[in-house]
Amino acid sequence: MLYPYESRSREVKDLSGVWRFKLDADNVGLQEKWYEKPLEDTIPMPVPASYNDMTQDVRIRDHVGDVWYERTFIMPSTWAGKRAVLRFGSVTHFGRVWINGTYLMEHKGGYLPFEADISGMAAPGDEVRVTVQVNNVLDYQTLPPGEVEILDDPYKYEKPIRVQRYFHDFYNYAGIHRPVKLYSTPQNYVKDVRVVTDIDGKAGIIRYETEVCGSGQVRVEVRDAAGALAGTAEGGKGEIRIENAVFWKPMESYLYRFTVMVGQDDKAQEDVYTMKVGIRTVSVDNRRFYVNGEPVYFKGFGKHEDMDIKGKGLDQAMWIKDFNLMSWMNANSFRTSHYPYAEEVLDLADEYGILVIDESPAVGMTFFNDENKRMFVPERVNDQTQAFHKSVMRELISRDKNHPCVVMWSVGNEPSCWEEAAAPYFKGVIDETRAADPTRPVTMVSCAFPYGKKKDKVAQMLDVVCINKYYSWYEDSGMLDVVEYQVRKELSLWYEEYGKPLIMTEYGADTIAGYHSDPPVMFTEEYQIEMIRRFNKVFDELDFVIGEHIWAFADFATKQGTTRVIGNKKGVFTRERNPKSVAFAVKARWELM
Ligand code: GCB
Repeated sequence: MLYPYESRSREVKDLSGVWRFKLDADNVGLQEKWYEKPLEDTIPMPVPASYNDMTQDVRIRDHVGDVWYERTFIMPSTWAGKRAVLRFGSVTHFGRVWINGTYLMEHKGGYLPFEADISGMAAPGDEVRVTVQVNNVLDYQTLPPGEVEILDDPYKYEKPIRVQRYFHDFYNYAGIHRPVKLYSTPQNYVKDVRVVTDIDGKAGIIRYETEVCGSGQVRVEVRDAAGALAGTAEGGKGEIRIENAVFWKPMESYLYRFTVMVGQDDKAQEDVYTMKVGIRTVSVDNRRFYVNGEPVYFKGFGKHEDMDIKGKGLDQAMWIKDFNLMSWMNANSFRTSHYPYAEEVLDLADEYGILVIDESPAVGMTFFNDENKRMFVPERVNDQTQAFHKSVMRELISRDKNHPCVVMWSVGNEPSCWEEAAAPYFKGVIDETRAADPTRPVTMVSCAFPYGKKKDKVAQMLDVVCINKYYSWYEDSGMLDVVEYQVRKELSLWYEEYGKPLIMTEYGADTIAGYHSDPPVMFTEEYQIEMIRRFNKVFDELDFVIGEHIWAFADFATKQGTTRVIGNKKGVFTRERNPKSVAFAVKARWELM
Protein backbone atom coordinates (compact mmCIF):
# COMPACT_ATOMS: atom_id res chain seq x y z
CA MET A 1 0.00 0.00 0.00
CA LEU A 2 1.37 3.38 -0.98
CA TYR A 3 1.93 6.21 1.50
CA PRO A 4 -0.25 9.24 0.69
CA TYR A 5 2.31 11.83 -0.40
CA GLU A 6 1.01 15.05 -1.96
CA SER A 7 1.57 15.64 -5.64
CA ARG A 8 0.29 17.74 -8.53
CA SER A 9 -2.69 15.38 -8.78
CA ARG A 10 -3.14 14.45 -5.11
CA GLU A 11 -4.17 16.57 -2.16
CA VAL A 12 -3.82 15.40 1.42
CA LYS A 13 -5.99 16.55 4.30
CA ASP A 14 -4.62 15.60 7.71
CA LEU A 15 -7.36 14.63 10.15
CA SER A 16 -5.02 14.51 13.14
CA GLY A 17 -6.09 16.73 16.01
CA VAL A 18 -8.56 16.52 18.85
CA TRP A 19 -11.31 13.93 18.33
CA ARG A 20 -14.30 13.09 20.53
CA PHE A 21 -13.77 9.96 22.65
CA LYS A 22 -16.05 7.70 24.63
CA LEU A 23 -15.18 4.75 26.83
CA ASP A 24 -17.41 1.74 26.15
CA ALA A 25 -17.17 0.54 29.76
CA ASP A 26 -19.60 -2.37 29.26
CA ASN A 27 -18.68 -3.07 25.63
CA VAL A 28 -22.23 -2.48 24.40
CA GLY A 29 -21.60 0.23 21.79
CA LEU A 30 -21.60 -2.06 18.79
CA GLN A 31 -24.81 -3.78 19.85
CA GLU A 32 -26.44 -0.43 20.64
CA LYS A 33 -25.23 0.98 17.30
CA TRP A 34 -23.44 4.00 18.75
CA TYR A 35 -22.18 4.80 15.26
CA GLU A 36 -25.66 5.65 14.01
CA LYS A 37 -25.73 9.10 15.62
CA PRO A 38 -23.18 11.46 17.14
CA LEU A 39 -21.60 10.01 20.29
CA GLU A 40 -22.92 11.46 23.55
CA ASP A 41 -20.96 12.35 26.70
CA THR A 42 -17.60 12.38 24.97
CA ILE A 43 -14.27 13.74 26.19
CA PRO A 44 -11.57 15.31 23.98
CA MET A 45 -8.86 12.91 22.82
CA PRO A 46 -5.80 13.67 20.70
CA VAL A 47 -5.03 11.76 17.51
CA PRO A 48 -2.46 10.36 17.03
CA ALA A 49 -1.86 9.16 20.60
CA SER A 50 -2.61 6.31 22.96
CA TYR A 51 -5.62 7.11 25.12
CA ASN A 52 -4.33 5.21 28.18
CA ASP A 53 -2.26 7.91 29.89
CA MET A 54 -4.38 10.85 28.81
CA THR A 55 -6.76 11.11 31.80
CA GLN A 56 -6.70 10.49 35.54
CA ASP A 57 -9.29 7.76 35.11
CA VAL A 58 -7.94 4.29 35.77
CA ARG A 59 -11.02 2.79 34.07
CA ILE A 60 -9.83 4.32 30.80
CA ARG A 61 -6.22 3.31 31.31
CA ASP A 62 -6.98 -0.31 32.15
CA HIS A 63 -10.07 -0.86 29.99
CA VAL A 64 -10.30 -4.16 28.14
CA GLY A 65 -12.47 -3.90 25.04
CA ASP A 66 -13.92 -1.09 22.94
CA VAL A 67 -13.52 2.66 22.99
CA TRP A 68 -15.00 5.02 20.39
CA TYR A 69 -13.57 7.97 18.51
CA GLU A 70 -15.44 10.44 16.35
CA ARG A 71 -14.92 13.67 14.48
CA THR A 72 -16.43 15.60 11.63
CA PHE A 73 -14.66 17.11 8.66
CA ILE A 74 -15.62 18.83 5.45
CA MET A 75 -15.15 16.97 2.21
CA PRO A 76 -13.11 19.47 0.18
CA SER A 77 -15.34 21.22 -2.32
CA THR A 78 -12.54 21.18 -4.91
CA TRP A 79 -12.50 17.39 -5.04
CA ALA A 80 -15.50 16.93 -7.35
CA GLY A 81 -14.93 13.98 -9.69
CA LYS A 82 -11.97 12.70 -7.67
CA ARG A 83 -11.50 9.69 -5.46
CA ALA A 84 -11.37 10.60 -1.77
CA VAL A 85 -9.56 7.99 0.29
CA LEU A 86 -9.75 7.82 4.07
CA ARG A 87 -6.61 6.24 5.51
CA PHE A 88 -5.63 5.26 9.04
CA GLY A 89 -1.88 4.81 9.68
CA SER A 90 -2.76 2.37 12.49
CA VAL A 91 -5.52 1.61 14.95
CA THR A 92 -4.46 -0.64 17.82
CA HIS A 93 -5.39 -3.47 17.73
CA PHE A 94 -8.65 -3.50 15.77
CA GLY A 95 -10.58 -0.69 14.11
CA ARG A 96 -14.03 -0.50 12.51
CA VAL A 97 -15.05 2.67 10.70
CA TRP A 98 -18.41 4.24 9.78
CA ILE A 99 -19.09 7.30 7.64
CA ASN A 100 -22.25 9.18 8.63
CA GLY A 101 -23.44 5.99 10.32
CA THR A 102 -22.76 3.74 7.30
CA TYR A 103 -20.22 0.95 7.62
CA LEU A 104 -16.99 1.63 5.68
CA MET A 105 -14.22 -0.78 6.64
CA GLU A 106 -12.47 -2.68 9.41
CA HIS A 107 -8.93 -3.81 10.08
CA LYS A 108 -7.34 -6.29 12.42
CA GLY A 109 -3.71 -5.71 13.45
CA GLY A 110 -2.56 -2.72 15.43
CA TYR A 111 0.50 -1.54 13.53
CA LEU A 112 -0.37 -1.38 9.84
CA PRO A 113 -2.44 1.02 7.72
CA PHE A 114 -5.83 0.56 6.08
CA GLU A 115 -7.92 2.73 3.78
CA ALA A 116 -11.06 2.98 1.66
CA ASP A 117 -12.52 5.27 -0.98
CA ILE A 118 -15.35 7.33 0.53
CA SER A 119 -16.14 9.50 -2.47
CA GLY A 120 -19.42 7.65 -3.08
CA MET A 121 -20.52 8.32 0.50
CA ALA A 122 -20.24 12.11 0.69
CA ALA A 123 -20.35 14.94 -1.82
CA PRO A 124 -17.73 17.70 -2.06
CA GLY A 125 -18.56 20.38 0.50
CA ASP A 126 -20.52 17.97 2.76
CA GLU A 127 -19.86 17.69 6.45
CA VAL A 128 -18.86 14.10 7.17
CA ARG A 129 -18.97 12.30 10.52
CA VAL A 130 -16.43 9.53 10.94
CA THR A 131 -16.87 7.10 13.84
CA VAL A 132 -14.26 4.54 14.85
CA GLN A 133 -14.64 1.59 17.16
CA VAL A 134 -11.21 0.75 18.62
CA ASN A 135 -10.64 -2.55 20.35
CA ASN A 136 -7.54 -3.45 22.38
CA VAL A 137 -8.20 -7.11 23.14
CA LEU A 138 -5.44 -9.63 22.51
CA ASP A 139 -6.19 -13.31 22.07
CA TYR A 140 -4.39 -16.26 20.55
CA GLN A 141 -5.40 -15.25 17.03
CA THR A 142 -4.05 -11.71 17.29
CA LEU A 143 -0.45 -10.49 17.05
CA PRO A 144 0.80 -10.09 19.68
CA PRO A 145 -1.15 -12.90 21.32
CA GLY A 146 -2.85 -12.61 24.69
CA GLU A 147 -5.66 -13.98 26.78
CA VAL A 148 -8.55 -12.29 28.57
CA GLU A 149 -8.96 -13.80 32.02
CA ILE A 150 -12.03 -13.45 34.23
CA LEU A 151 -11.06 -13.24 37.88
CA ASP A 152 -14.07 -14.66 39.68
CA ASP A 153 -12.84 -16.21 42.93
CA PRO A 154 -15.54 -15.06 45.38
CA TYR A 155 -13.04 -15.14 48.22
CA LYS A 156 -10.93 -12.54 46.49
CA TYR A 157 -13.17 -10.44 44.26
CA GLU A 158 -16.46 -8.78 45.06
CA LYS A 159 -17.54 -9.23 41.44
CA PRO A 160 -15.80 -10.81 38.40
CA ILE A 161 -13.02 -8.70 36.87
CA ARG A 162 -11.86 -8.95 33.23
CA VAL A 163 -8.11 -8.63 32.83
CA GLN A 164 -5.97 -8.74 29.72
CA ARG A 165 -3.03 -11.12 30.07
CA TYR A 166 -0.13 -10.88 27.63
CA PHE A 167 3.32 -12.34 27.51
CA HIS A 168 5.36 -9.53 25.98
CA ASP A 169 7.22 -6.85 27.90
CA PHE A 170 5.70 -3.56 26.77
CA TYR A 171 2.53 -1.82 27.84
CA ASN A 172 -0.55 -2.64 25.79
CA TYR A 173 -1.15 0.92 24.65
CA ALA A 174 -4.16 1.42 22.38
CA GLY A 175 -5.92 4.06 20.35
CA ILE A 176 -5.53 5.75 16.99
CA HIS A 177 -1.75 5.71 17.04
CA ARG A 178 -0.83 7.17 13.67
CA PRO A 179 -2.12 9.98 11.47
CA VAL A 180 -5.53 9.77 9.84
CA LYS A 181 -5.48 11.22 6.34
CA LEU A 182 -7.97 11.97 3.65
CA TYR A 183 -6.38 12.16 0.22
CA SER A 184 -7.58 12.62 -3.31
CA THR A 185 -6.57 10.92 -6.54
CA PRO A 186 -7.93 11.13 -10.08
CA GLN A 187 -10.21 8.25 -11.16
CA ASN A 188 -7.35 6.65 -13.09
CA TYR A 189 -4.63 6.32 -10.53
CA VAL A 190 -1.41 4.66 -9.47
CA LYS A 191 -2.43 1.95 -7.02
CA ASP A 192 0.98 0.49 -6.30
CA VAL A 193 4.63 0.78 -7.27
CA ARG A 194 7.41 -1.61 -6.47
CA VAL A 195 11.06 -0.79 -7.04
CA VAL A 196 14.01 -3.12 -6.75
CA THR A 197 17.45 -1.61 -7.18
CA ASP A 198 20.69 -3.10 -8.39
CA ILE A 199 24.26 -2.03 -8.99
CA ASP A 200 26.33 -2.65 -12.11
CA GLY A 201 29.81 -1.18 -11.67
CA LYS A 202 29.24 2.54 -11.31
CA ALA A 203 25.72 2.37 -12.70
CA GLY A 204 22.57 2.11 -10.62
CA ILE A 205 19.59 0.18 -11.91
CA ILE A 206 16.01 0.76 -10.81
CA ARG A 207 13.62 -2.00 -11.84
CA TYR A 208 10.01 -1.01 -11.30
CA GLU A 209 6.56 -2.43 -11.59
CA THR A 210 3.36 -0.42 -11.25
CA GLU A 211 -0.24 -1.32 -10.63
CA VAL A 212 -2.65 1.12 -12.17
CA CYS A 213 -6.41 1.37 -11.78
CA GLY A 214 -8.20 2.53 -14.88
CA SER A 215 -6.62 3.23 -18.23
CA GLY A 216 -3.75 5.38 -19.40
CA GLN A 217 -0.13 5.34 -20.38
CA VAL A 218 2.42 4.95 -17.61
CA ARG A 219 5.53 7.12 -17.67
CA VAL A 220 8.30 7.13 -15.11
CA GLU A 221 11.02 9.63 -14.37
CA VAL A 222 13.87 9.72 -11.90
CA ARG A 223 15.48 12.90 -10.63
CA ASP A 224 18.61 13.15 -8.54
CA ALA A 225 18.72 14.87 -5.16
CA ALA A 226 19.38 18.21 -6.85
CA GLY A 227 16.34 17.80 -9.10
CA ALA A 228 18.18 17.01 -12.36
CA LEU A 229 16.61 14.40 -14.61
CA ALA A 230 18.51 11.13 -14.23
CA GLY A 231 16.38 8.76 -16.31
CA THR A 232 12.97 8.05 -17.81
CA ALA A 233 10.97 5.04 -18.92
CA GLU A 234 7.60 4.24 -20.49
CA GLY A 235 5.25 1.42 -19.58
CA GLY A 236 3.91 -0.18 -16.43
CA LYS A 237 7.02 -2.24 -15.90
CA GLY A 238 10.61 -1.57 -16.79
CA GLU A 239 14.11 -0.59 -15.88
CA ILE A 240 16.02 2.65 -15.59
CA ARG A 241 19.78 2.70 -15.70
CA ILE A 242 21.64 5.62 -14.16
CA GLU A 243 25.31 5.89 -15.10
CA ASN A 244 27.60 7.14 -12.33
CA ALA A 245 24.83 6.79 -9.80
CA VAL A 246 25.20 7.79 -6.17
CA PHE A 247 24.34 4.82 -3.98
CA TRP A 248 22.45 4.72 -0.71
CA LYS A 249 24.80 3.56 2.04
CA PRO A 250 24.60 3.12 5.80
CA MET A 251 25.10 6.58 7.35
CA GLU A 252 25.51 8.06 3.90
CA SER A 253 22.05 8.39 2.53
CA TYR A 254 21.37 9.44 -1.03
CA LEU A 255 17.82 9.48 -2.34
CA TYR A 256 16.51 9.89 -5.87
CA ARG A 257 12.98 11.14 -6.55
CA PHE A 258 11.04 8.52 -8.45
CA THR A 259 7.82 9.66 -10.16
CA VAL A 260 5.12 7.56 -11.80
CA MET A 261 2.64 9.34 -14.05
CA VAL A 262 -0.48 7.75 -15.48
CA GLY A 263 -2.97 9.37 -17.79
CA GLN A 264 -4.13 10.01 -21.32
CA ASP A 265 -3.57 13.20 -23.29
CA ASP A 266 -5.40 15.33 -20.77
CA LYS A 267 -2.66 16.36 -18.31
CA ALA A 268 -5.20 17.69 -15.85
CA GLN A 269 -6.54 14.16 -15.33
CA GLU A 270 -3.14 12.60 -14.97
CA ASP A 271 -2.17 10.95 -11.67
CA VAL A 272 1.33 11.69 -10.41
CA TYR A 273 2.94 9.75 -7.58
CA THR A 274 6.42 10.62 -6.32
CA MET A 275 8.46 8.74 -3.73
CA LYS A 276 12.11 8.62 -2.76
CA VAL A 277 14.28 5.74 -3.87
CA GLY A 278 17.72 4.76 -2.63
CA ILE A 279 19.85 2.61 -4.91
CA ARG A 280 21.44 -0.15 -2.90
CA THR A 281 21.76 -3.94 -2.78
CA VAL A 282 21.52 -6.27 0.17
CA SER A 283 22.95 -9.78 0.38
CA VAL A 284 24.11 -12.31 2.89
CA ASP A 285 26.36 -15.36 2.95
CA ASN A 286 27.27 -17.73 5.75
CA ARG A 287 29.54 -15.23 7.52
CA ARG A 288 28.66 -11.69 6.44
CA PHE A 289 25.88 -9.25 5.63
CA TYR A 290 26.57 -6.94 2.69
CA VAL A 291 25.14 -3.62 1.57
CA ASN A 292 26.33 -2.74 -1.95
CA GLY A 293 28.73 -5.66 -1.71
CA GLU A 294 30.48 -4.18 1.34
CA PRO A 295 30.29 -6.05 4.67
CA VAL A 296 28.37 -4.16 7.35
CA TYR A 297 28.43 -4.51 11.10
CA PHE A 298 25.13 -3.59 12.76
CA LYS A 299 25.67 -1.07 15.59
CA GLY A 300 22.51 0.05 17.30
CA PHE A 301 19.50 -0.79 19.36
CA GLY A 302 16.24 -2.54 19.88
CA LYS A 303 13.71 0.23 20.39
CA HIS A 304 10.09 0.99 21.05
CA GLU A 305 7.58 3.52 19.88
CA ASP A 306 7.12 4.83 23.40
CA MET A 307 6.90 8.21 25.04
CA ASP A 308 5.44 9.59 28.24
CA ILE A 309 1.86 10.92 27.94
CA LYS A 310 1.47 9.94 24.26
CA GLY A 311 2.31 6.27 24.69
CA LYS A 312 2.65 4.79 21.22
CA GLY A 313 1.18 7.73 19.33
CA LEU A 314 3.46 8.91 16.53
CA ASP A 315 5.56 11.77 17.85
CA GLN A 316 7.75 13.33 15.17
CA ALA A 317 9.64 15.36 17.77
CA MET A 318 10.55 12.20 19.63
CA TRP A 319 11.68 10.55 16.43
CA ILE A 320 13.88 13.41 15.26
CA LYS A 321 15.48 13.43 18.70
CA ASP A 322 15.95 9.64 18.53
CA PHE A 323 17.55 9.75 15.09
CA ASN A 324 19.86 12.53 16.25
CA LEU A 325 20.77 10.51 19.35
CA MET A 326 21.44 7.44 17.21
CA SER A 327 23.70 9.45 14.90
CA TRP A 328 25.42 11.01 17.92
CA MET A 329 26.10 7.51 19.25
CA ASN A 330 27.56 6.45 15.86
CA ALA A 331 24.81 3.82 15.57
CA ASN A 332 23.95 2.68 12.05
CA SER A 333 20.85 0.55 12.67
CA PHE A 334 17.87 -0.43 14.78
CA ARG A 335 15.22 -3.12 14.90
CA THR A 336 11.54 -2.19 14.95
CA SER A 337 11.12 -4.32 18.07
CA HIS A 338 8.45 -5.62 18.39
CA TYR A 339 6.03 -4.45 15.65
CA PRO A 340 6.10 -2.39 12.47
CA TYR A 341 6.82 1.27 13.22
CA ALA A 342 5.08 4.23 11.58
CA GLU A 343 5.79 4.84 7.89
CA GLU A 344 7.00 8.35 8.78
CA VAL A 345 9.78 6.69 10.81
CA LEU A 346 11.00 4.67 7.86
CA ASP A 347 11.09 7.84 5.75
CA LEU A 348 13.41 9.33 8.37
CA ALA A 349 15.56 6.19 8.45
CA ASP A 350 15.90 6.46 4.65
CA GLU A 351 17.05 10.06 5.09
CA TYR A 352 19.48 9.35 7.93
CA GLY A 353 20.91 6.25 6.27
CA ILE A 354 19.95 4.00 9.16
CA LEU A 355 19.56 0.27 8.51
CA VAL A 356 16.29 -1.18 9.78
CA ILE A 357 15.40 -4.74 10.71
CA ASP A 358 11.64 -4.59 10.15
CA GLU A 359 9.81 -6.80 12.64
CA SER A 360 6.29 -8.21 12.70
CA PRO A 361 4.15 -7.93 15.85
CA ALA A 362 4.62 -11.64 16.64
CA VAL A 363 6.04 -11.11 20.13
CA GLY A 364 5.26 -12.85 23.40
CA MET A 365 4.57 -16.21 21.74
CA THR A 366 6.03 -18.11 24.65
CA PHE A 367 5.59 -19.21 28.24
CA PHE A 368 9.37 -19.15 28.64
CA ASN A 369 9.46 -19.95 32.33
CA ASP A 370 6.68 -22.52 32.40
CA GLU A 371 8.04 -25.78 31.07
CA ASN A 372 4.62 -27.45 31.13
CA LYS A 373 2.72 -24.91 29.09
CA ARG A 374 2.97 -24.88 25.31
CA MET A 375 2.10 -22.00 22.98
CA PHE A 376 1.90 -23.77 19.60
CA VAL A 377 -1.11 -26.00 20.30
CA PRO A 378 -4.53 -26.06 18.62
CA GLU A 379 -6.23 -24.17 21.47
CA ARG A 380 -3.64 -21.34 21.42
CA VAL A 381 -1.39 -20.24 18.56
CA ASN A 382 -2.85 -22.37 15.76
CA ASP A 383 -3.54 -22.49 12.01
CA GLN A 384 -5.79 -19.46 12.23
CA THR A 385 -3.01 -17.51 13.94
CA GLN A 386 -0.60 -18.62 11.25
CA ALA A 387 -2.97 -17.48 8.49
CA PHE A 388 -3.19 -14.07 10.17
CA HIS A 389 0.58 -13.95 10.68
CA LYS A 390 1.08 -14.60 6.96
CA SER A 391 -1.34 -11.83 6.05
CA VAL A 392 0.50 -9.46 8.41
CA MET A 393 3.79 -10.27 6.65
CA ARG A 394 2.17 -9.58 3.27
CA GLU A 395 0.74 -6.27 4.48
CA LEU A 396 4.06 -5.29 6.06
CA ILE A 397 6.01 -6.01 2.90
CA SER A 398 3.41 -4.29 0.75
CA ARG A 399 3.80 -1.19 2.94
CA ASP A 400 7.61 -1.12 3.40
CA LYS A 401 8.99 -2.78 0.26
CA ASN A 402 10.36 0.41 -1.30
CA HIS A 403 12.36 1.68 1.68
CA PRO A 404 16.10 1.36 1.17
CA CYS A 405 16.54 1.45 4.96
CA VAL A 406 14.69 -1.86 5.37
CA VAL A 407 17.38 -4.50 4.90
CA MET A 408 15.85 -7.54 6.60
CA TRP A 409 12.45 -8.86 7.72
CA SER A 410 12.04 -10.32 11.18
CA VAL A 411 9.05 -12.65 11.38
CA GLY A 412 8.89 -12.46 15.17
CA ASN A 413 10.56 -12.07 18.52
CA GLU A 414 11.32 -14.88 20.98
CA PRO A 415 8.62 -17.45 20.22
CA SER A 416 9.00 -20.85 21.88
CA CYS A 417 10.69 -22.11 18.76
CA TRP A 418 11.83 -25.25 20.55
CA GLU A 419 8.25 -26.59 20.47
CA GLU A 420 7.62 -29.27 17.84
CA ALA A 421 4.72 -27.36 16.24
CA ALA A 422 6.69 -24.10 16.01
CA ALA A 423 8.78 -25.42 13.11
CA PRO A 424 5.93 -25.94 10.59
CA TYR A 425 4.25 -22.77 11.87
CA PHE A 426 7.30 -20.64 11.09
CA LYS A 427 8.15 -22.49 7.91
CA GLY A 428 4.78 -21.32 6.57
CA VAL A 429 5.38 -17.74 7.69
CA ILE A 430 8.96 -17.62 6.38
CA ASP A 431 7.98 -19.11 3.00
CA GLU A 432 5.22 -16.52 2.70
CA THR A 433 7.69 -13.73 3.54
CA ARG A 434 10.21 -14.90 0.97
CA ALA A 435 7.50 -15.21 -1.67
CA ALA A 436 6.30 -11.66 -0.96
CA ASP A 437 9.86 -10.29 -1.08
CA PRO A 438 12.62 -12.41 -2.60
CA THR A 439 15.10 -9.52 -2.34
CA ARG A 440 15.67 -9.21 1.41
CA PRO A 441 17.07 -11.69 3.95
CA VAL A 442 14.72 -13.07 6.58
CA THR A 443 15.36 -13.58 10.27
CA MET A 444 13.53 -14.41 13.45
CA VAL A 445 14.79 -13.21 16.82
CA SER A 446 15.37 -16.10 19.19
CA CYS A 447 15.80 -16.64 22.90
CA ALA A 448 16.31 -20.38 22.37
CA PHE A 449 19.59 -22.32 22.40
CA PRO A 450 21.71 -24.18 19.86
CA TYR A 451 21.49 -27.34 22.04
CA GLY A 452 19.37 -29.10 24.65
CA LYS A 453 15.70 -29.02 25.57
CA LYS A 454 15.17 -25.52 24.23
CA LYS A 455 17.04 -26.06 20.98
CA ASP A 456 15.96 -23.68 18.23
CA LYS A 457 13.99 -25.47 15.48
CA VAL A 458 13.61 -22.45 13.18
CA ALA A 459 17.14 -21.03 12.84
CA GLN A 460 18.10 -23.33 9.96
CA MET A 461 15.35 -21.74 7.83
CA LEU A 462 16.76 -18.23 8.27
CA ASP A 463 19.46 -16.17 6.58
CA VAL A 464 20.78 -14.56 9.75
CA VAL A 465 20.60 -15.84 13.31
CA CYS A 466 19.43 -13.13 15.72
CA ILE A 467 19.52 -13.89 19.43
CA ASN A 468 18.66 -12.13 22.69
CA LYS A 469 20.71 -13.05 25.74
CA TYR A 470 20.78 -11.68 29.27
CA TYR A 471 23.80 -13.41 30.86
CA SER A 472 24.43 -12.05 34.36
CA TRP A 473 20.94 -10.56 34.45
CA TYR A 474 18.00 -12.98 34.43
CA GLU A 475 20.32 -15.90 35.13
CA ASP A 476 23.47 -15.73 37.22
CA SER A 477 22.22 -12.34 38.35
CA GLY A 478 25.04 -10.08 39.41
CA MET A 479 27.77 -12.48 38.19
CA LEU A 480 29.53 -10.34 35.61
CA ASP A 481 32.48 -12.69 35.60
CA VAL A 482 30.50 -15.42 33.79
CA VAL A 483 29.56 -13.20 30.87
CA GLU A 484 32.59 -13.62 28.65
CA TYR A 485 32.70 -17.41 28.95
CA GLN A 486 28.97 -17.70 28.28
CA VAL A 487 28.95 -15.40 25.26
CA ARG A 488 31.95 -17.16 23.72
CA LYS A 489 30.59 -20.62 24.43
CA GLU A 490 27.00 -20.15 23.33
CA LEU A 491 27.65 -18.01 20.27
CA SER A 492 30.28 -20.44 19.00
CA LEU A 493 27.75 -23.25 19.35
CA TRP A 494 25.17 -21.28 17.37
CA TYR A 495 27.64 -20.90 14.54
CA GLU A 496 28.76 -24.54 14.66
CA GLU A 497 25.16 -25.73 14.63
CA TYR A 498 23.58 -23.42 12.04
CA GLY A 499 26.50 -21.86 10.14
CA LYS A 500 24.88 -18.42 9.75
CA PRO A 501 26.07 -14.93 10.59
CA LEU A 502 24.79 -13.79 13.98
CA ILE A 503 23.49 -10.53 15.39
CA MET A 504 23.08 -10.14 19.14
CA THR A 505 19.75 -8.34 18.90
CA GLU A 506 19.31 -7.84 22.65
CA TYR A 507 21.62 -7.70 25.66
CA GLY A 508 21.43 -5.26 28.52
CA ALA A 509 20.74 -4.46 32.13
CA ASP A 510 18.03 -2.50 33.91
CA THR A 511 19.70 0.67 35.06
CA ILE A 512 18.27 3.45 37.18
CA ALA A 513 19.85 6.69 36.01
CA GLY A 514 21.81 8.15 38.91
CA TYR A 515 22.46 4.89 40.78
CA HIS A 516 26.18 4.18 41.18
CA SER A 517 28.47 1.61 42.79
CA ASP A 518 31.95 0.23 42.56
CA PRO A 519 32.39 -2.71 42.30
CA PRO A 520 29.27 -2.59 40.13
CA VAL A 521 25.98 -4.00 41.38
CA MET A 522 22.81 -4.58 39.41
CA PHE A 523 20.70 -1.53 38.52
CA THR A 524 23.66 0.87 38.71
CA GLU A 525 25.09 2.72 35.74
CA GLU A 526 28.44 0.98 36.30
CA TYR A 527 26.84 -2.47 36.01
CA GLN A 528 25.26 -1.58 32.67
CA ILE A 529 28.60 -0.31 31.35
CA GLU A 530 30.51 -3.32 32.58
CA MET A 531 28.04 -5.92 31.28
CA ILE A 532 27.91 -4.37 27.83
CA ARG A 533 31.69 -4.00 27.72
CA ARG A 534 32.15 -7.70 28.42
CA PHE A 535 29.67 -8.81 25.77
CA ASN A 536 31.32 -6.49 23.26
CA LYS A 537 34.79 -7.80 24.04
CA VAL A 538 33.76 -11.30 22.92
CA PHE A 539 31.89 -10.05 19.83
CA ASP A 540 35.21 -8.61 18.69
CA GLU A 541 36.80 -12.08 18.85
CA LEU A 542 34.10 -13.87 16.83
CA ASP A 543 34.14 -13.07 13.14
CA PHE A 544 30.67 -14.49 12.41
CA VAL A 545 29.14 -11.89 14.76
CA ILE A 546 27.85 -9.21 12.42
CA GLY A 547 26.15 -6.89 14.83
CA GLU A 548 25.29 -5.69 18.30
CA HIS A 549 21.94 -4.16 19.21
CA ILE A 550 21.75 -3.11 22.83
CA TRP A 551 18.47 -3.54 24.64
CA ALA A 552 17.17 -0.95 24.71
CA PHE A 553 17.47 2.47 23.16
CA ALA A 554 15.40 4.16 25.90
CA ASP A 555 13.47 3.17 29.02
CA PHE A 556 9.87 2.30 28.21
CA ALA A 557 6.49 1.51 29.73
CA THR A 558 5.51 -2.06 30.57
CA LYS A 559 2.62 -3.68 32.35
CA GLN A 560 2.88 -3.55 36.14
CA GLY A 561 4.70 -6.37 37.88
CA THR A 562 7.24 -7.14 40.54
CA THR A 563 10.20 -7.03 38.13
CA ARG A 564 9.40 -3.62 36.64
CA VAL A 565 9.84 -0.37 38.58
CA ILE A 566 7.72 2.01 36.48
CA GLY A 567 8.66 0.27 33.28
CA ASN A 568 11.70 -1.39 31.77
CA LYS A 569 14.86 0.49 32.64
CA LYS A 570 17.33 -1.12 30.22
CA GLY A 571 17.51 2.06 28.17
CA VAL A 572 20.82 3.58 27.18
CA PHE A 573 18.70 6.74 27.46
CA THR A 574 15.99 7.48 29.99
CA ARG A 575 12.42 7.68 28.75
CA GLU A 576 12.98 11.47 28.50
CA ARG A 577 16.02 10.77 26.28
CA ASN A 578 18.77 11.77 28.71
CA PRO A 579 21.93 9.67 28.35
CA LYS A 580 22.97 7.23 31.05
CA SER A 581 26.75 6.83 31.49
CA VAL A 582 26.81 3.81 29.18
CA ALA A 583 25.86 6.06 26.25
CA PHE A 584 29.26 7.76 26.36
CA ALA A 585 31.16 4.47 26.61
CA VAL A 586 29.32 2.90 23.67
CA LYS A 587 29.50 6.07 21.60
CA ALA A 588 33.30 5.96 21.96
CA ARG A 589 33.41 2.29 20.91
CA TRP A 590 31.16 2.77 17.89
CA GLU A 591 33.12 5.79 16.76
CA LEU A 592 36.07 3.49 16.06
CA MET A 593 34.06 0.82 14.21
C1 GCB B 1 13.48 -9.73 25.94
C2 GCB B 1 12.39 -9.19 25.09
C3 GCB B 1 12.12 -7.71 25.32
C4 GCB B 1 12.19 -7.42 26.80
C5 GCB B 1 13.57 -7.76 27.30
C6 GCB B 1 13.74 -7.52 28.80
O1 GCB B 1 14.05 -10.75 25.69
O2 GCB B 1 12.59 -9.43 23.72
O3 GCB B 1 10.87 -7.38 24.79
O4 GCB B 1 11.85 -6.10 27.11
O5 GCB B 1 13.84 -9.11 27.06
O6 GCB B 1 14.16 -6.46 29.20
O7 GCB B 1 13.40 -8.42 29.57
